[in-house]
Amino acid sequence: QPKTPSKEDGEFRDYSHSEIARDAATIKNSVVMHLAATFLRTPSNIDSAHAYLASAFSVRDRLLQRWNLTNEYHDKIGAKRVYYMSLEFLIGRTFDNALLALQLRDEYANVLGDVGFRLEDAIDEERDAALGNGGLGRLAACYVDSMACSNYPGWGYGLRYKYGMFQQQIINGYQVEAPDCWLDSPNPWELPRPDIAYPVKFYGHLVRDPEHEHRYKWESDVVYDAMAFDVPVPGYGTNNVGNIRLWSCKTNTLFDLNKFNAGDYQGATGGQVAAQILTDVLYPNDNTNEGKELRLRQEYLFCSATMQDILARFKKSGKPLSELPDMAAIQLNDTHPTLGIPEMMRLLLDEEGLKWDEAWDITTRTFAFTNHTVLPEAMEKWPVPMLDKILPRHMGIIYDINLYFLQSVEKKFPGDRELLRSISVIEESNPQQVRMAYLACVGSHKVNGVAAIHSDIIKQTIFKDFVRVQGADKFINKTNGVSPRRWVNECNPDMSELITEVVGDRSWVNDLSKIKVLEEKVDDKDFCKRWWDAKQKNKGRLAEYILSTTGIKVSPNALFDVQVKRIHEYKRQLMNILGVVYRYHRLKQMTQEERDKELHRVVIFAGKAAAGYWVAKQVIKLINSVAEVVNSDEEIGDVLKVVFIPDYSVTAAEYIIPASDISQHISTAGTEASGTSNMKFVLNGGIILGTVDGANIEIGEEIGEEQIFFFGCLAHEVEDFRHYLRFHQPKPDTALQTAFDMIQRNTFGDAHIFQPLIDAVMRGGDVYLLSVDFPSYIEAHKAVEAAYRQRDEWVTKSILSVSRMAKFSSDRAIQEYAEEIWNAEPVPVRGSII
Ligand code: H2P
Repeated sequence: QPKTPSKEDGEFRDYSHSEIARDAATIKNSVVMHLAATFLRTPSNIDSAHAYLASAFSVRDRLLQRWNLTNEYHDKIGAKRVYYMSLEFLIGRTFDNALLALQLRDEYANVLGDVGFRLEDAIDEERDAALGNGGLGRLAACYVDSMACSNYPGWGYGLRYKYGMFQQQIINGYQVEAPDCWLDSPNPWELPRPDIAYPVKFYGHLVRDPEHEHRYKWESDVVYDAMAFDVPVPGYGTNNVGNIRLWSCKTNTLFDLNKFNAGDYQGATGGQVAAQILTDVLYPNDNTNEGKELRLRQEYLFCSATMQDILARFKKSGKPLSELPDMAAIQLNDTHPTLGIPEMMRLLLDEEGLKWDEAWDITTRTFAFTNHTVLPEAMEKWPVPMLDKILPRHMGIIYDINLYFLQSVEKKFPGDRELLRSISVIEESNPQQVRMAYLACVGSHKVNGVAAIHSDIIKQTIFKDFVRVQGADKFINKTNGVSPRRWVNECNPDMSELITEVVGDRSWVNDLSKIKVLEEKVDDKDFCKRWWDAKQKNKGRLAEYILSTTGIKVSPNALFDVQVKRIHEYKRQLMNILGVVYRYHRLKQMTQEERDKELHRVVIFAGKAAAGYWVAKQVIKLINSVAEVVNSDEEIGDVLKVVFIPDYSVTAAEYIIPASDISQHISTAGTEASGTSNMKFVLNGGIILGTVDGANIEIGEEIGEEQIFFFGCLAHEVEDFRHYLRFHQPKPDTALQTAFDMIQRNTFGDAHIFQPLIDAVMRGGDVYLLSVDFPSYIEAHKAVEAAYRQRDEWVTKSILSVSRMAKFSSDRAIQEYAEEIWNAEPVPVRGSII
């Protein structure tokens, strides 16, 4: 039950929507005020960039009003706080989202209209906040959105990277990375908080406190100040506004005036450069585990500042530290923030003077950990010598954590040395490594995977021994979800109107279970037509976007077949493009008459490859090379078009996802932990072509298997196939062989460039089982085509699917986390202390 304010907490005044001025005159005044006072412009001297900035600052004023109230209220009520720690927040744009949340979109559109601008153009001026790689970072953004909308007192914590996750250019078919200078123009959606800063130490040495076994003084000259930037998170239809606190290094104090005066200008700024670089860029996630020292320091800066901030806030409550777990829950988004555990221990032991057992009890009751991947190469490990050098105190704490943990294991399973070796936080390699997933697991009270199959797999693989030792209850599943605000209401206005009409109001945006009623509309011919038309309109919008970003003209009347996600071998964009090559071959074999009968198709790709991931970059080159040949083949014309949309982003996704007829989620079974774009596509009326993997499985269960096109081998078969392929040459079926032959005949340019991709299948053991799944993949495409030709049935599938997708709202996911992991309650802001 949400707590309501009581007299004992102070006096409350009512806080309602009306406190935010909504009338045109006030809004216009505030926009004009910002034009003049923030940007030195007058209404007669503006461009759309300033139209955006001034209105964004004006919206931000309104948000901040609620931000203050929310935090004041939660402090006063003594609400339990939830902290979502993530090195990635893939926020995208905020302006439109905020307008919708505050229900001020029309008002701002009118005001902008008065000064001669279209709201859409102003919205288009905003740069994406691309502080993430892919699904993991976007999930974090959806989760803070849901926490705000569902009134949980939740904050995100992250880093404020100076450069976003790179700008992808396509030059000569290749990906070329350029810096994404997203902070070049003013960012209305962050508030610098120079008053909120914490010192973070590196290197140095330890001095033992002779009187206390576990207390040390850590002395070091290398100290950086992490400074807070607050990013308000608008809650839709609620007074609550959430927050993401991002850290950046403060560098002014690191300027060495003595060196400068002595003429050593480089030396004078050396300290600043060393500090700044920590928050310059996010590390690319190509699911490899590279022991980069800079990344380790970046992670620690983040964890230390966050732990100090959480403790400082808690201590303001005046409660004893033993009550921290009742007042704070910390969720680790993957292992990247795991150093928060030893850092919390350090603060409790060395700074607060607690005894080990008490500190450990507080820590483990506060932390919980989410795993997002099973790829063994993606498991974070840090070499012991590196950790020891950079964070000597933490290395000692980790040793102790491990020692006590192993002692408890030994007690339960006496003499089982193999178990101790395999479960140890320290891997006995040369050099020794700290296994961060194990540390996160030992230091948390709950560990979860992100889809049912994934949560099962981790119990059988990486955490198998932990299940034995710590019990199965600790390991749970929390299937991912996506925000219906951004991923339906904002990105798909026409479909949203239809849903609103059927539901009766817009309440479904915060309660997705309401869309169930759509199901009643499948027999309503007129409604089905409008549903189809809405999709066609979205396809038209995407066609324009494609034209403007690639110069390629596509017809909205074709089937739009989309695969957009990070480029990675396990996600198998290669299989998709090989399928396209085979299709092209078939079309070339046909007579014109036969070709005319074919279903027209636009195959759309987008996604970034990590800069150092060569194979993934070759796949991009192959896609572009195939596109060039196919798109300029006059015989083929509109029957087949292939498009690679450059610089995939949250904003690009908002154009692409509502426009898909089918989308591909075709990872090798057992490799994609969950996937979240699969949910977004179906929620926007698209149909999935996918493997029996990740959340595809649960989507199939919810919407019914007639609504989804599954193919490929099953997760439990993968190991046997891989084993077989380690010792035997793959036997490609005719279709795959045809695709290889076409490439090898230089159809798409110099075949040598692409030979390594073919070799990975034919000589490299075909780890991702392309040769195994290709035949059923091609069959699945045929089934899709047949289904798409039956337009009525297709629309029925689309409507039914959407109506059954309530489970995949991030609101559901957050509620489950809150109830089963965080023990946190919604606290709607109802009043404020006078
Ligand atoms: C990862 C997983 C996805 C998962 C997502 C969020 C790391 O994202 O691979 O399967 O849905 O986390 O839990 P991605 O591949 O999109 O970068």
